[in-house]
Amino acid sequence: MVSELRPTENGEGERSTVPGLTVAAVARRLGVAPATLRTWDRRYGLGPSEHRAGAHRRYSAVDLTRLEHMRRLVLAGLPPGDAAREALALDVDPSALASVTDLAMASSPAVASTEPASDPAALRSGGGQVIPIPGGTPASRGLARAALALDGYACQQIIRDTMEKRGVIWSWDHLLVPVLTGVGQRWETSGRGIDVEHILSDSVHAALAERARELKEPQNARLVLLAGADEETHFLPLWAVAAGLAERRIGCRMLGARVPQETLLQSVRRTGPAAVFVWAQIPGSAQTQTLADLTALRPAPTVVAGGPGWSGPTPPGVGRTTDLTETVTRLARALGM
Ligand code: B12
Repeated sequence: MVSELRPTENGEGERSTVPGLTVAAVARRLGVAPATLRTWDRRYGLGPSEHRAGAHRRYSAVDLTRLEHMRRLVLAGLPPGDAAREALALDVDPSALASVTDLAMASSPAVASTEPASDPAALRSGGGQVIPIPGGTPASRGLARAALALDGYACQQIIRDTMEKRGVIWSWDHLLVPVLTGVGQRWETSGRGIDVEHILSDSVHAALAERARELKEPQNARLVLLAGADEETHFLPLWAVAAGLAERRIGCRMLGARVPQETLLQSVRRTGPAAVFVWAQIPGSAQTQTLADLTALRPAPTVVAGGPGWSGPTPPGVGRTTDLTETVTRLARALGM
């Protein structure tokens, strides 16, 4: 028999002659409590399929695939019973999966689960170790959970589904901003979770950019430019604006993060947009002089500044917005739309 690596409680591997993954190893990979796995086994028959006389039962790679599917569906809001039925019906090709040895050796835990309950609904509860989301919705708690589990695929699914059902603006205000803020707070208070923050940011970016790019026939005759301030590396709100505009059939040019003042001025001179939106997240990343210089160009575009990074009085003629709705509305108005 080929020897396999069996992850121990502390996440390190130890040699074992028993193939398959232990309950503890699978629980760590999925970011759920071992008790939750046992419940899924008992209630829905989603248990380990490897039987060995005299040994504890082990999960195979196929079992793990079904369980990952189950977890994603529950995070996306499906009742556990329905999710289990779909997971059991999943057509899994064992030859296409990594061996359990590879799985056991893969640098392990997605998240140290602290879910106390054996109830699968604990997956959506946001309980235990967590991202604080005051007044969170099931979707925002699901997104936070998926981010904690470092599951970018599930994050994107939740964001896409919510945008599909509720639109960009609602999804940004009630799903994305609360979770982004919670992740930021967690980092600020504990110094932990840069990995979670990166997975979440990447998923938010991907889903918003996808939405913005779905617009194939923009209705605006003149341009809108979106840019990050000189030293600003945060750019997710720019993509929220792009996706929000796309929903109103308005196309835009995305210059992205950290656009040097002189470059922005040149771009505006070259393209003559009807409106320019400049985002600044971090205090000190932006110079209000840039905004004044933009309004001095002829023909003058509508200049809108947003984000907590702008300090001091806003130069005359510059619009200051404090949320996504207001920003999209002002930019649309500049186009007469
Ligand atoms: C994702 C993220 C990152 C990602 C950026 C990914 C990307 N591509 O954009 C990464 C990991 C790269 C990152 C890096 C850093 N980050 Co950061 N980051 C965040 C996080 C979690 C979300 C940012 C975001 O998109 N927020 C969404 C916005 C909209 O939220 P908000 O601005 O708070 O929203 C308010 C308003 O702006 C308004 N609003 C909401 N939506 C909209 C939309 C529009 C259009 C408008 C106009 C207004 C508006 O309503 C809200 C309530 O008032 C925030 C947490 C947070 N609270 O935002 C930290 C945060 C912004 N980051 C922070 C810091 C400190 C950093 C770093 C400096 C950390 C470091 N030491 O390396 C670096 C920056 C490095 C650099 N050189 O610039 C701090 C900033 C603190 C401060 N003084 O302002 C925050 C607040 C985290 C925290 N709680 O401490 N970050």
